[in-house]
Amino acid sequence: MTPVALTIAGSDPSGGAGIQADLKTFHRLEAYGESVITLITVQNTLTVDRVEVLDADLVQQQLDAVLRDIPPGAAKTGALGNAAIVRTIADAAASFKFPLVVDPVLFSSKGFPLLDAEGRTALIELLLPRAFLLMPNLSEASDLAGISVTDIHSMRRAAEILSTRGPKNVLVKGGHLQGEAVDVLFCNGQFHEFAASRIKTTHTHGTGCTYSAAVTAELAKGTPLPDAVARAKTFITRAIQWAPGLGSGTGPLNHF
Ligand code: PXL
Repeated sequence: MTPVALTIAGSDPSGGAGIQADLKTFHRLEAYGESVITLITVQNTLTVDRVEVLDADLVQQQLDAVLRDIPPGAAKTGALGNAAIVRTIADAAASFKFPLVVDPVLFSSKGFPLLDAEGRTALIELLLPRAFLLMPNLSEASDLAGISVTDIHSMRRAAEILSTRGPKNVLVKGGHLQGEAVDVLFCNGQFHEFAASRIKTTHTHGTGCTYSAAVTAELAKGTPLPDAVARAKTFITRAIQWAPGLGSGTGPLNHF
C-alpha cells in the first residue's frame, strides 16, 4: 500500500515553507502527499506582505473530500489562522484513525502572526488533546507551557508540562539553542534526545514545516515514533546543510 500523508496548513508561494515544503518533503520521503489549505500568505524570502485566512467551511469541505476518498496514514497541521479553523480541525480529529502531528505555528519565521489570540486558546483547549505528537520550537514551548524554555533542562520540563495538556507525545525542538541543535522527545514517560551539530547558515526558511512534514511522512509509512523523529532529524539536518542558496533573504532548504 502506498503510504499517504496529509498536511493541513498555509500556502507559501515562494515554496520554502507551508504546504509547499510539506508536499516536497512527503514526496522525497516516498509518501503520497495531500494538502488542505487553511490560509494564503503573500511572501518571499525577504518579507511576508499579506495573510488571507480561508473560511472554515471551505477548510472543512477540503478535509471531508480528502478523508472520504483517500484517507491518509498520518496528518500534520501547520498555520491554522483562527479559532474557527482550529475548531473545525479539532472536531474532525476526534474521529481520525491515524496519528495527527501538531506543529503549533503561531508566527511565520519573519514574525508575522499566523494564528490569532482566540485561535491560540482554541489550539490549547481543543487541538492539543487530539495530537499524537506536538512539535513546538523553544518560543512556542515557552508560550504554551508558560515557562521560560532556554536549555535542555527547561525543554524537558516544558515537554512534561505540555504532555499533561493532551498530546500523547511532545518533541521540543532546540534549533534556536546556542551550540548543538538538540531536540527533546517525551514519549511514554521517557525522554529521548536527538542532537545534530549546528550548521552556520541564514537559509532556514521552512525548517519547522519541513521537520514536522518529515515526521508525518515517516508515521504514514508506519515508522515507530522515536525512529520517525530520528529519520526526520537526519533529513532536516541534511536539508539545511545542502540549502540551495535561493533568494535574497532567509532562503529555503534543500528538499531533495
Ligand atoms: O514557519 C511557519 C510557517 C508556516 N506556514 C507558512 C509559513 C511559515 C513561515 O514562514 O509561511 C505558510
